[in-house]
Amino acid sequence: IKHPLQNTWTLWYYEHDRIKNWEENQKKIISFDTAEDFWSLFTHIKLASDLRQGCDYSLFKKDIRPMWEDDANKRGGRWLISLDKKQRTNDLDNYWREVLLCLIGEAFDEHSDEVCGAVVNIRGKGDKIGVWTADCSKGNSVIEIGKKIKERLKMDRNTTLVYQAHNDLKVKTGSITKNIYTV
Ligand code: M7G
Repeated sequence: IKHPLQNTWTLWYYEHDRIKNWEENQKKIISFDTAEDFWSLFTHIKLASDLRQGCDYSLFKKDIRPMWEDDANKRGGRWLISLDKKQRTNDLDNYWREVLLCLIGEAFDEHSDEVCGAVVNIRGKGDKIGVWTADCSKGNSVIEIGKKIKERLKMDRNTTLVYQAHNDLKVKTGSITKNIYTV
């Protein structure tokens, strides 16, 4: 018998195609609900660092689409891990794997319900990992989730993680987005 997970999770893949809109480029790959099925999927697909620039992987709880517009995300935001170019070789795959293990293992204890999913963006200007939570106004849960990510990713005290509201990204005009929490 396989080891059941608390939640069913869906992996999504985004590949940029400029004749389609952003939403149409998000493809649902597969859902799983056991630890064994997670590992067989994870070992089968490309590492994040082997994806082409402009691609994303997203892992979200079943029935939550990896987009701001989803009801589960519309009041939410993300903890953002911004990587510099060198970190693609050293940190990206390890961080992403650890974030996935935090999600499927419900590592955030009583705050795990606030977690919607996570996204990795492969970008020439620097890769990003975002952990998406449901409600920006739940400061305590958001902060505890942020602290746990920092701990599990073994980030040192000098590294700052920032939390941004999806609504602030949506209306963003320049390159500055407000950080509403930091850990
Ligand atoms: P990104 O791919 O998150 O990061 O956003 P990047 O700027 O490093 O490439 C790029 C663009 O994709 C945004 O400016 C939006 O046009 C679009 N986009 C990203 N997200 C996460 C969403 C979303 O949730 N919904 C919609 N409608 N567009 C999005």
